[in-house]
Amino acid sequence: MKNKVSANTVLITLWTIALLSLLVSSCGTKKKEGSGNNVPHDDEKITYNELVVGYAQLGAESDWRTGNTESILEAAEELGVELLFSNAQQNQERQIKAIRTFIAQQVDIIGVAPIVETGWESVFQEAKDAGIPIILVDRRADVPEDLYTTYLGSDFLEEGRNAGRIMVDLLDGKGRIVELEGTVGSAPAIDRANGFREVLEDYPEMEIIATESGDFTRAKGEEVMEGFLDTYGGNEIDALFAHNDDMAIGAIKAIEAHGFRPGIDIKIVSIDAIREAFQAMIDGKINATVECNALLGPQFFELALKVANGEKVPKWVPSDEGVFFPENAAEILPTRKY
Ligand code: GYE
Repeated sequence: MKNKVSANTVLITLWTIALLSLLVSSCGTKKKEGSGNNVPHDDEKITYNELVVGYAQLGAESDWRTGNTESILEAAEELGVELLFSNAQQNQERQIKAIRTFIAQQVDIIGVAPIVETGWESVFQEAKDAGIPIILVDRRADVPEDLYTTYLGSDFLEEGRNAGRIMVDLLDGKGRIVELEGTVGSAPAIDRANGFREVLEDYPEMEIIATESGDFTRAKGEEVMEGFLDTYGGNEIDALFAHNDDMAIGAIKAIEAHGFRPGIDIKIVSIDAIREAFQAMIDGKINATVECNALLGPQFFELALKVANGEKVPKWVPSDEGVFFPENAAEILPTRKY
């Protein structure tokens, strides 16, 4: 009898130990330990109010960028996230400096919109060494996959293809095109150019006669278009493909100053879908704009919180986007936020 009781006691004790160790192993994961696989117990997850984020914005070169910055600032405010925001004014060195400052400040997460694709390895490595995850927003960087956690942004290649398909329709498969490229070496400029060409490959009579960077700004778009018109003359140019609406709007000025009708004599397809592009479509001066979603703030902080809590996230979170034409521009314009 005595033996039986003590055997039972041992059994109960063993069960209790097993149960306790199971509980400890499932709840004991601490924040910031390990990579995406350790999901902390609910009690230990941080909330938006405790999240500190550094955001290295690249500049304020276009209406798209202004809309994008507003979306990030507003979302941080609404969610109660502590946001350290820096604007590099189109200068990579300044953007790298901002990231180093965020590392020194020991933020939880760093968001970066890399101005160009290359030149990020060492500073991203520094963030990694400090245990601070990098989230790429809007533009990709050309770095090994272990140097960033996720990329939130558009499919620029598909945007270029869409612009190409529309151009083929507008020109009936035959015509001379000038191209205003975005910032040289930037992900959207590289991919939009490639996507556009991919579609044109099947149309031997569609010819890109000139391509030059307008750095995604209106002023440069106007200046470079002036140059195209001086070199080729308006009669030799059937269409313009602009990598963003701001450059197209600058180019419209140059085209009109040369006595040609944008949208009629020179067809225009651009990218972004900013409000002024809708107005230009209503006025018959832009033939189509391919949407590039700028309103990334809410999605960015949702991702940032997940990453800070050690949750697994996809390597690329693409944004939803469409294509717009003059036919329903007046109806859609009031709904556009940027
Ligand atoms: O298309 C352009 C801006 O990176 C997607 O940058 C962004 C681009 C956008 O200046 O207007």
